[in-house]
Amino acid sequence: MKITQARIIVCCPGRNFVTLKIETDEGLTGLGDASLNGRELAVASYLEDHVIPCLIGRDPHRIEDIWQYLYRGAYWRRGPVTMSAIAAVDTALWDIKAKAAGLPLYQLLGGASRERVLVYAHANGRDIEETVDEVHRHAAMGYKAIRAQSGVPGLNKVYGVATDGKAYEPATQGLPTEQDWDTHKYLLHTPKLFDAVRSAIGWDHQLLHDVHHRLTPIEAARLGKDLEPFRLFWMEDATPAENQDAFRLIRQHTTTPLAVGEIFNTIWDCKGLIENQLIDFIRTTVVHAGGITHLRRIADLAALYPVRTGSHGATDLSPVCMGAALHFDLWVPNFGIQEHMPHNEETDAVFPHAYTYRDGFMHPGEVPGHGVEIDEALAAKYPYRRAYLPVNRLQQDGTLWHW
Ligand code: CS2
Ligand code: MG
Repeated sequence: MKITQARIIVCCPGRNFVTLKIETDEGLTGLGDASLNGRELAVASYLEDHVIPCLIGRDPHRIEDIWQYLYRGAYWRRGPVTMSAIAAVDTALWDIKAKAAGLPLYQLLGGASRERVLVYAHANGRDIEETVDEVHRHAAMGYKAIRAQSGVPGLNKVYGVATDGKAYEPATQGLPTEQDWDTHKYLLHTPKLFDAVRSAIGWDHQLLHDVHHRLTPIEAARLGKDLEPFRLFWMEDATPAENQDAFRLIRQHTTTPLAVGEIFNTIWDCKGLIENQLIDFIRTTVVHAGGITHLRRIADLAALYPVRTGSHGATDLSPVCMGAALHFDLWVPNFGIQEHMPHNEETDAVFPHAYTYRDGFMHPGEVPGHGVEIDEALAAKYPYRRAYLPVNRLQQDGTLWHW
């Protein structure tokens, strides 16, 4: 079999997605997600201008060789743009190989290690009361695990909170919006949030929280200790993780489980965190960490330690990534949990898929491949619209802070 063509499809059914479609001389096609929130066209260009010319004529079955060719052969290694591009090729090739075998992708990875995939939902509100209502609403939808994020008194726009009644979407069209931040107000507020949520929902649901990179290690240690009475499933992105050693300090002070990694793009970003058991969950994803091929390597390293997977699954990762992730999740022995933010109706129509949600769990389906396709005619009706993630400034003096 030979790759005859590879095309980039950029669409915006409510938000931007970048999809790679690889075609072969035997009529099989494969899809890969190449979406990188706020930098979509960089990945599209990397694929279009630098990767695709090297793919034409190659045997799509040689997934590993192509992965190594694109990683080692680029000379300039790692980074979110490069690794999202490699991920898209890798995912599309696994899709083709599974279709050629007539098998759902998880069967090629080693078969199912579980019957279904535990997922967690996003509950958010402008204040504690609204957030508690949203936690109840998601519990009523069957979710066993729910992330809670709320507005912080005294702060105008805060991460993770939907505005004007729509589903939460951090990217906004036009230039980056500016949000404000005050760690002291956040640290005072968040334990109150989880006291209220736990009191309202009881102990039968797992609760999660995303700090979103905003604390120093000692502040994260403080928050972890303050949240211990509420038994969180995880506290995510407690502090920026370029300095993997920073988690050592958090670990010394709290038993609240730690998750990190949605912005990691290779095993090198998390090797120290995993080997030193500084985290409990690794959040790396199919689309941003080099595809199925590299994500398996990260999961295998984590499996040597008590570190489980907890892949990122926000709506800025396309249904193609969600589908591939669920096949990975069904197979991976050290599975933890999968993030599930349902896409909007337009997106689901553009990306018909076999995966399903039921009563707090998901399943990738049994169709050959990863089970996600793209309706190109419909996608063409939603042209790209430049959008950015926000930037964040300290409320006290305008210092540019972590978003
Ligand atoms: C968040 C994301 O889902 C999460 O855990 O960190 O909403 C993240 O902010 C976006 O995916 C960024 O594009
Ligand atoms: Mg996150």
